[in-house]
Amino acid sequence: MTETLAFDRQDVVRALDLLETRLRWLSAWTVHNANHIREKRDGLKVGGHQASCASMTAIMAALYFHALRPQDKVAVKPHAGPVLHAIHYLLGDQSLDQLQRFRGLGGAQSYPSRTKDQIPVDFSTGSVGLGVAITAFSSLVQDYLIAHGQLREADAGRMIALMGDAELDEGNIYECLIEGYKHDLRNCWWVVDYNRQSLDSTTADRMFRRFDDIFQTCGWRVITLKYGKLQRAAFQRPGGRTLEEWVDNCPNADFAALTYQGGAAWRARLMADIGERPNVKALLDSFDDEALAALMTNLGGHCVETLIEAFDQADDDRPTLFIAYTVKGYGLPLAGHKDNHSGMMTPDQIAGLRAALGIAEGEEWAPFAGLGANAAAQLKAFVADSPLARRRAPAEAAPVEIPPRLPVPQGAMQSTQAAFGRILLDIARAGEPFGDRIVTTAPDVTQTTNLGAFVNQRGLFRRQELADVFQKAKIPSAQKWAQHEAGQHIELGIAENNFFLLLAALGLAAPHFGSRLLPVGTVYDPFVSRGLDALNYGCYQDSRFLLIGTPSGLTLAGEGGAHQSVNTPLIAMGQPGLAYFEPAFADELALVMRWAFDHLQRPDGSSVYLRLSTRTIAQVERADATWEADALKGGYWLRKPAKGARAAIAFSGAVAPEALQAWEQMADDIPGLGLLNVTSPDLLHRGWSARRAARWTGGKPQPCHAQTLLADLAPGAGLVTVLDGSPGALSWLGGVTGLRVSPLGTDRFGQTGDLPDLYRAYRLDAEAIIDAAAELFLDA
Ligand SMILES: Cc1ncc(C[n+]2csc(CCOP(=O)(O)OP(=O)(O)O)c2C)c(N)n1
Ligand SMILES: [Mg+2]
Repeated sequence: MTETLAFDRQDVVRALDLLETRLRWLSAWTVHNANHIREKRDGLKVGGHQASCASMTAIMAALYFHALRPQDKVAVKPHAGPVLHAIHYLLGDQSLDQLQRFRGLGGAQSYPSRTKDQIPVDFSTGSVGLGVAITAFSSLVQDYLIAHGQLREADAGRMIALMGDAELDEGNIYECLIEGYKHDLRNCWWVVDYNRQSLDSTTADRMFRRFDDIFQTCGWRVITLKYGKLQRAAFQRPGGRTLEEWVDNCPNADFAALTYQGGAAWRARLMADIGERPNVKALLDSFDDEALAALMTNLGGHCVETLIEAFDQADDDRPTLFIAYTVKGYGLPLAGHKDNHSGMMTPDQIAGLRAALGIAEGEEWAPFAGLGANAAAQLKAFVADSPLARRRAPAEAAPVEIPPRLPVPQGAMQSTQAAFGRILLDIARAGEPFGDRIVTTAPDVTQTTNLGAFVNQRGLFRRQELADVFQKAKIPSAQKWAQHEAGQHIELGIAENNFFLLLAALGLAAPHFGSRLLPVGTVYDPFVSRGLDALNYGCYQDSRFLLIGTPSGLTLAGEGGAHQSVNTPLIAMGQPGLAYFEPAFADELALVMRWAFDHLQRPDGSSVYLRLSTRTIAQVERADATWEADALKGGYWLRKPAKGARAAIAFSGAVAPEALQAWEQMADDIPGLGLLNVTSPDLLHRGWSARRAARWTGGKPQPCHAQTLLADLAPGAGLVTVLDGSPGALSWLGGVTGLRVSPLGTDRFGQTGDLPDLYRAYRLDAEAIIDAAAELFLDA
């Protein structure tokens, strides 16, 4: 990068040192302002993490103003959010107003947010670990786009995570390392702010050096930045080797406590431990207390020269872990204290820091306060000349045109899971451009979720070609497993967290790389829970994908309770950014999938989740297509109720045969009995809530779809709701128009059995529906 600047190396180091102090000051002041200056109405602590920020300011100065290239993308450790805002404030694209409203409504967010912050945020962060691992998957997505001719190799960026050392305790990090190795990960940097403090206290010494082994085993280069330049110079002097050894063996907690206590404590301890050894006293005496404290905390992660050397050194595409030793709260009175995670400087302490940095009272927000006019002008020029200032958002991704209809699989008896596979196969064979944008993935369940046919057509993605050994040897197999650059399926190991992180990364291809992908991921429905935080994480940053949970519910009869999902309908209804459908029939599925491919591209769209089943059921005859519009709004009448009808059955998904059978048996006795097929409990519920809120949110209250559907039923009519999942997903329907509800569904763990036995035991069969209806009438 230095070629593009008119600054020589020493100028760069000086400028980065100055920027480090700016970032340390502005981040601390932003948190201080929110907590001590801005008016408070609720008496609650606003919060913020001055110590976590100060730990990273040199790393971020060196990265953002030196090493980062315009095409690189960064996930910033959540608690360093204020530093990222300060960087953009110096660049001129963050407003003072936003900083002053940090953690307030409409202000800069506590933790970097792609959707809520007004500065460019590449990855949202907050749930530690996930922001780190997603960078590896984004790098894989980048490789996928390059291989498919949608991005130039020359435009490949590094996907960088700036992480806290406690994030190394998250299991998802290691799951991701394994997957990364399998996929030949490249262009990925993780920079660890190795302050050896987590939230509660100092971290275990025993992991020292273990991380190197783990990462190296997985193909990463590990660069450790332990000592700063001052330390390295001191270690060269007489007595220095002894001092270095002492530093290397100092337990984390002791190092942190001495840092907090300062120069005199350092001296006393060093003298007690190694003062008798040759030349040590003279070495220590050559520093006054302040200088000794500065020396002892001059760790690699606080030395911009060390940092830029390390970053410059990693100039190829190997995945690289930088372990940058730091002090939590560096340069602040909180430095090293084990309780400093949420610690905050007092007004006196911040005034002391301000004075020490030469910033006049009232000038706290001035970006370059406390510098002479010349220095300020030079620093401004340096910032303006950084590659970051030349960064442009990628062009908006062109929409992918979806055919007006997807082919409906034929057959009188079908399951939604098999129909899903068939629809994808037809798309793969049709050869329309939209099929080229589909990329599928599964955590080792490709075949058992019916993705296999698509994969047979389109192949597995891999940068280095890998032949299918079985096919070559002419061993019969239904599944082709050849891997090559043009493949459109990314096969993952059995770690659902990785699966959801890959989906999240694929679903961000449009905003990240200016190229729209249509990601389709399949997972056994019960194991949605296994990756739930990663799913939430993807939705939180508005990633767009189609998630297929299949098989689901008791319909997976023989597999038993561990494989029968119960609560996924409620999970899905409660998940923002995810629209949930549970189609019953193949034609509904084709309709909803087409809608999904469109919906996930819309600015006001979302990801979509389809809960499917392997249960083969009789398909229904359609007289016309009038049901379709209602099905896409969340439900339609399979048997329309008569006006003033006193009862109806509402069902979702695979229990359609039981609902139909019950309807047929009761229709003679209950005149005008309705049968409602709820294709999306989620959409119906959202519509209902929105209708209720409309008067207060500026909209015009219009009847919601659930209200319209239920309008013909008599006041106080009975409604039996039934689905193969938590009954709460449908029971709320009664509240829409004041109906009396008898909710059926599963609210206990399942077990093995055949389906008739299980549906009887769990009260999902026609008899249970009839009994539930009778009970409503008895109760009337
Ligand atoms: C999944 C998750 N669990 C818990 C937390 C609460 N939490 C926030 S930061 C943190 C540890 C911070 O330590 P580290 O990553 O080392 O960052 P530092 O502040 O020391 O730089 C914890 C437990 C969280 N944000 N996410
Ligand atoms: Mg830490």
